[in-house]
Amino acid sequence: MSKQFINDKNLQQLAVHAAIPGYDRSQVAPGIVHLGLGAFHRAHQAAYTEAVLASGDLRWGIVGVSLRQADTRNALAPQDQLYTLAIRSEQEERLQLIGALVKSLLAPEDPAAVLAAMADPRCHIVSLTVTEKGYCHDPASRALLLDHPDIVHDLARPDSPRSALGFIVHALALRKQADIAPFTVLSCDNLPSNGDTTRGLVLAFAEKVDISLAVWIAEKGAFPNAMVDRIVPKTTDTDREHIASVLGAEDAWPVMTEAFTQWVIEDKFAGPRPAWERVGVTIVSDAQPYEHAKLRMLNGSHSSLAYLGILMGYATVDQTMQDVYLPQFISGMMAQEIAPTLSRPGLDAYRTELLQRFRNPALKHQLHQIAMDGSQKMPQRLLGTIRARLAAGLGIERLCFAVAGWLRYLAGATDAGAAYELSDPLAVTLKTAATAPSDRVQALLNITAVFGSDLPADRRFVESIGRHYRRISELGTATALQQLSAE
Ligand code: CS2
Repeated sequence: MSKQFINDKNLQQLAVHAAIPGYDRSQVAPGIVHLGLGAFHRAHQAAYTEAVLASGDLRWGIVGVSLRQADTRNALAPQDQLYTLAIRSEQEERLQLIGALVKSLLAPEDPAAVLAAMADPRCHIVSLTVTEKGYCHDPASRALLLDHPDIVHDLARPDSPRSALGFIVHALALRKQADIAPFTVLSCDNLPSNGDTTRGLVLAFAEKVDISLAVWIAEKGAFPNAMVDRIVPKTTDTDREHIASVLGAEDAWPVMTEAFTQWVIEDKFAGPRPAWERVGVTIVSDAQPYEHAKLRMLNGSHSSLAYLGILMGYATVDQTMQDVYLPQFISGMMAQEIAPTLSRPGLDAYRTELLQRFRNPALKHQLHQIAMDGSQKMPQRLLGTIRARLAAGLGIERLCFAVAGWLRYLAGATDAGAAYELSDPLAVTLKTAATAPSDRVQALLNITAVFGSDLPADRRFVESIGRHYRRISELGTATALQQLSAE
């Protein structure tokens, strides 16, 4: 029996089960090119842009680009680029069919098509969610890795880049040549000062291509900082079956998310932009207070729950929130150690809301999903907070407990001895240090791409990490947590 997939033709029939696009999809122009067509983009930026299209401004269709894998493109192409967004809370599930994607491209298959979409004068924004490691930079210093294989390749091959940076710079060169204004580059990744960081990397790359191009980008380009927030667990086959049973038609790649969503963007655009502020986006002159608060409070807690939770044998975030010690540990870390380093107002309410979001049992957010790529995440999620507190002479116990949890996690087995694989661009280096015959903590802290050279030289930091690491290793995470809570 052939499967019936969701598509433009059966859209009206689906309206009884889900909200559907109420605008004429055939009239939508490709105003945005998005690099990194993962679930997060489709639950976040595409959902806001869908609301702009629904308001009648059809300039902002999205050309989605997968930089590596064919799976998303293969899933979406046969269903007219439509997909279901399932918004889940404990009480209910709401479905919305998103029509904002006008095309999906697979970069390795046709890099010229990607460059052409980016050089198209109708494109005013190139946004990106390529994850931390997609920026090909040193996480601790944020410098471009000129010896990264993708960067080496992309400097040599302007017509067929592989990396986000390569596409951005070579597409900007095409626009400059054709006398078309640059697009705005809008990073939507969880990097500190993501716009400024991207700008620094784009300029470093462009300087290697052509100094006058770098000058043009520096003068005319725009790289707003942005804070993005929505929890988006990986879609499972059970989710697919469930959505098909509700819709009565298959969706090869629906996206699951929570009701909460937030996007704060700096008002620094090189050209026109969607009126996102009319659909819930906060446009500000300085996004950094929001960004730092989000990275340190939400993502810092997420990573801590992931590593400690995995060691304790939990699978999902909501399970860790049922533990005897973890919720109190996380709440205390946010209130007493993280919040005092931040300048955003309303941090108490923010913390309460975060704890509530982590408890959402409908999301089943896998700890291993969050645990990935720790080397790229630690600097902005926990180590920056530690630096700020050390500089102010303040205590760092819970933060160091969480970092020690990561170091112990890197050995590759839970407290009960269940083995798992590490997924991290520095996996080999990390695993070698984490399983060294002796002086493991020392070997791990010597990894400067993560810890820089300042933290390993700080006695308070080294002592605290060593103490918590020993306790976690010798007593197990639960007992070590219990002892910490009694101190
Ligand atoms: C998570 C984030 O996977 C991770 O590392 O911490 O994806 C997190 O869910 C989002 O940043 C929430 O906005």
